[in-house]
Amino acid sequence: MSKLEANRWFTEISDRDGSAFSLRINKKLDEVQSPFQKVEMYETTDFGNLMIIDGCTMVSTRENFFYHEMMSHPALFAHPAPKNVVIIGGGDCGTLREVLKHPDVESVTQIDIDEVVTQMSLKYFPELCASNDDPRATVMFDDGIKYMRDAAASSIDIIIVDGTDPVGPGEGLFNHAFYTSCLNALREGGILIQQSESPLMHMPLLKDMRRAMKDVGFSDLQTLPFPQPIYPSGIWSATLARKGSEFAGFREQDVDNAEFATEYYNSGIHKGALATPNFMRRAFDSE
Ligand code: SPD
Repeated sequence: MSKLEANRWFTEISDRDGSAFSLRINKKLDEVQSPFQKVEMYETTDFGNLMIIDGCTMVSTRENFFYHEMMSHPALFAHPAPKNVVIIGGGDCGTLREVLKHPDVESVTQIDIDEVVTQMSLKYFPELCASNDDPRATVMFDDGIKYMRDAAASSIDIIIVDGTDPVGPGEGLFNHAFYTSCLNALREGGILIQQSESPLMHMPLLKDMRRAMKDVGFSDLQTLPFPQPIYPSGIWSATLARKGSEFAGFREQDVDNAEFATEYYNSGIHKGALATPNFMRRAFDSE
């Protein structure tokens, strides 16, 4: 490939996985080094706009729906009546938009450490920020770990951890101390859901996460796999964990009767995601 040709591609080299993924680009739109991370924006030829953080793909216009819908609807429909939701991270506001589709949710507080991510999203993914002015939404820029540590006990129904990979600012979102804060802040029956990387490539990390969640007292863990074309290996996951509760399963009828549109999520997808693939089940059996 000539140098000129090579410049037309953005490539995420995933050293830890021995793999790389490329998208063809028309041009670079922006680059900002925030106090926390480097945020880049590209216009691609086929995937719309693309956000990169510290060299890793985060969001593209074309396929972010897989991630944002699976980070929100399974947890919200697995809770009998979620009213108060907190999102840690989520600065592009895609998860926030999905949560606010649920009419019975009364408040959603989003805490991302990096305002630059939201500024970029407002500019290059305005559709993801379409609900930021919803009166139920509070968008804050602060340390999510500290926010959870200081949160009032038994005050939240759902905590969604929509962070980056467990390096840099995202690192402290994957340990016992953080999960203890989450457990304390959740009401009985509350649900924690966290992006849990690729079940194919990052199983040791996923097992550590699940172990830590169980250690602090979460139960009924479910790791839901879903396609994510631009992330390493193309398969990603969200892990859901409950604080106590008799309620199991999800409100299937409410999913079927929901009066809002989704691109990927429906009751069949939810059921399918609960059918843990054998390679994952074997890994979890030895926990
Ligand atoms: N390897 C990328 C993992 C990023 C997960 N978070 C993406 C944020 C989208 N809201």
